[in-house]
Amino acid sequence: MRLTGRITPVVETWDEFPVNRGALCRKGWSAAGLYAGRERLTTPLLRDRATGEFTPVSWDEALDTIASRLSALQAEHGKDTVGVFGGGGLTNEKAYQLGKFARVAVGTSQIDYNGRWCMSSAASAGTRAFGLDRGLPFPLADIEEADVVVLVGSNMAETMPPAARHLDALRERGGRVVVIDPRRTATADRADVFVQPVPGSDPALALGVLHLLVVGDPVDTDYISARTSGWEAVRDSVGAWWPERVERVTGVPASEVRELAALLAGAGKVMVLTARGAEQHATGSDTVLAWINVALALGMPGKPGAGYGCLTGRGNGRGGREHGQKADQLPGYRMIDDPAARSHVAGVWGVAADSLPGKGRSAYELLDAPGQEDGPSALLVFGSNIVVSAPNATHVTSRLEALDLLVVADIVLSETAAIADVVLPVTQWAEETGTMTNLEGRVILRQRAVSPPTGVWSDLDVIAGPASRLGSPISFSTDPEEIFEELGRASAGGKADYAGITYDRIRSEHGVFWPCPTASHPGTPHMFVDSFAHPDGLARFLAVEHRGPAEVPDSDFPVHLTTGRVLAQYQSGAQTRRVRDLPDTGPFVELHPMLAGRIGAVDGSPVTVATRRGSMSAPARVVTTIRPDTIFVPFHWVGANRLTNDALDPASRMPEFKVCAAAVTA
Ligand SMILES: Nc1nc2c(c(=O)[nH]1)N[C@H]1C(S)=C(S)[C@@H](COP(=O)(O)OP(=O)(O)OC[C@H]3O[C@@H](n4cnc5c(=O)[nH]c(N)nc54)[C@H](O)[C@@H]3O)O[C@H]1N2
Ligand SMILES: Nc1nc2c(c(=O)[nH]1)N[C@H]1C(S)=C(S)[C@@H](COP(=O)(O)OP(=O)(O)OC[C@H]3O[C@@H](n4cnc5c(=O)[nH]c(N)nc54)[C@H](O)[C@@H]3O)O[C@H]1N2
Ligand SMILES: [Mo]
Repeated sequence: MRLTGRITPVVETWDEFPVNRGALCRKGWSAAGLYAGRERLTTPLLRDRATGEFTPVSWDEALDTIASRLSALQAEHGKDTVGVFGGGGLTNEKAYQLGKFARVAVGTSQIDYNGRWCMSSAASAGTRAFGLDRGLPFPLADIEEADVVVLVGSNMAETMPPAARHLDALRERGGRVVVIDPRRTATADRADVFVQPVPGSDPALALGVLHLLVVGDPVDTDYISARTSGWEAVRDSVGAWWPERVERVTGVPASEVRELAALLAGAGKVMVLTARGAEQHATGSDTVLAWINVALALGMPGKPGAGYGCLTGRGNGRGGREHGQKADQLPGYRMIDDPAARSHVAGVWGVAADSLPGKGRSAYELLDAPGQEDGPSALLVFGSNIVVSAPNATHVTSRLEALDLLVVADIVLSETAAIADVVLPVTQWAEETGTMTNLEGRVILRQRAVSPPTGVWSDLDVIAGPASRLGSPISFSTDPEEIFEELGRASAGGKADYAGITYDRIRSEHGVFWPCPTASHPGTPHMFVDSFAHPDGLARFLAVEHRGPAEVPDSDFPVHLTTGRVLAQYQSGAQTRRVRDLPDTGPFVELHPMLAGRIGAVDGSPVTVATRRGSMSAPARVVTTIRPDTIFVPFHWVGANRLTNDALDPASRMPEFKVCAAAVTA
């Protein structure tokens, strides 16, 4: 990208790049609109709690204030009183430095990040079933090689439009696309088979499909005995999931369940892809395991053009989960309670292994804890707009307000920065160099293209500033390439091994897929070809039960509420709501004409949605594409998350963003 006089961005694309063939989505084309924006933060700010007013201050004053407040709070309450909240949009270098900063300079176990709310259920299930989670264990373009692609809770046509073109290429070849979603989305419009279950009923649907595969006997017994363990228990567990029972639980007609199973049974290459619609549930990891069981029963994982994968969301959602900003992890996708991992990483960092803290709280639990006994009294936020994007957001916002110190590093005054005590202005993507790991596990390099506005620092500088003031035993580099080399050493021998990857290799090879342990290793586009990552090389069948959502409709809250995204907005909207070229419709409530008729709602006029946690009003959008028992609200504006349920998945600690019970009135 080039900026002409900091006003007109010129975006040049590269059509040889295999992931998107040079295509960008609308938000990509317009993202440069935020560079010259007047809303950009350019100086650190201190907020006076009495008046709520912000005062511009120098970097020294801001960082001195942070360091002295953190030291005082830690002297009083202990090291774990400081929490750190990171983001899956940060580069690998930043995510790595942030984890090291928390564990070594601050000495706290209390670090987690917004990726917990993104694909943690798929990560947890993939790790248990395959021994390793890499999101997609194959390149995205492999979609085009499949016979049938099943999209479970993905609205790819709106959330990754360039990638959705692979679906079109597949269909041109005669392949089939299945979409499973309570709404007939733009993605469903591009599918051959559309299945419309009640939100939160996905495990039952997958169990029903497996039941029919067992009964009809198309399972791949050679594959099952050679490459998996645990089949018998899973086979026996689906015995009672006959199609009529599936229909009662999911609302999907028994005939459609049969058609879906028959389509999968007759296909040579089946690829199952899950996204947030399947995963953001208190039962999200069960849904993913249930679909992995289907893929394994058909003998797909490891086969070319087939298998199971998770469509990871954010810019660096993949790399963000590998380098140690998660409460239980160290760099290289290592576990923080593994003694060998601790001593390896401590060796690279130049500290004693026993000085590293243990596991901290998961994202929601960390944000729920201020004000509780042993909860954090200070929180440093890098790359997340929690006030808008956290579940049960009114409660979470009150917890943020209970902190003694909230520090937010951001590019704009997001809703979360607006309630911070200290706001730190940072550089954004094209103003800095760093690597990202995309949804395929391909490490790519984002090179600095323009200079940042005066006064703005990189997150790497922001991390190094308090580290030295807090008397860190080691120093923190601010040079991305130097940090990447260290990250490579820290990851060496781990699951996500980056040791053989360099900036030069990334530039010359269209990115490099991890694991890549040595300079001469070609990288690993396809995983699980001969063996899975468990010590015995076998994938695990793991039996799951259908438990249903944490909250079911009743007479007070009679409909299902689900939430998600629209094409033109991104996440909490902090960035996209400020880009003039993107339409900002404001929030809306999607509902079916039958429901609208029952409550007397008219398209375009306001309706109120209430749940046990809060309420919001927004214009109705009356559409025939949604189930009559379900409403949908996008979460890009304040409001949707006042409604959502903070029930957590027991394995992944993912909140139930995608279903709760609601009442809607005109
Ligand atoms: N335009 C846009 N693109 C984005 C983003 C954005 O904010 N805006 N964010 C990025 C990020 S971080 C992510 S994680 C990805 C997310 O990408 P997606 O997962 O594709 O996005 P969502 O809209 O959250 O959810 C997908 C679909 O799940 C459906 N759904 C809801 N409840 C259920 C259910 O119980 N079962 C099933 N099967 N489906 C259900 C919704 O109706 C929705 O159509 O998008 C990335 N791309
Ligand atoms: N109801 C509901 N809630 C959801 C979801 C849902 O489907 N439904 N999806 C969840 C998912 S999948 C996700 S990923 C989260 C996302 O929600 P958030 O974590 O809030 O993500 P963003 O809105 O991208 O916030 C990123 C913030 O970081 C800033 N920023 C951008 N680049 C940088 C940088 O380089 N450094 C720093 N320090 N700041 C930067 C942006 O300006 C913005 O304020 O929301 C979750 N919340
Ligand atoms: Mo996400």
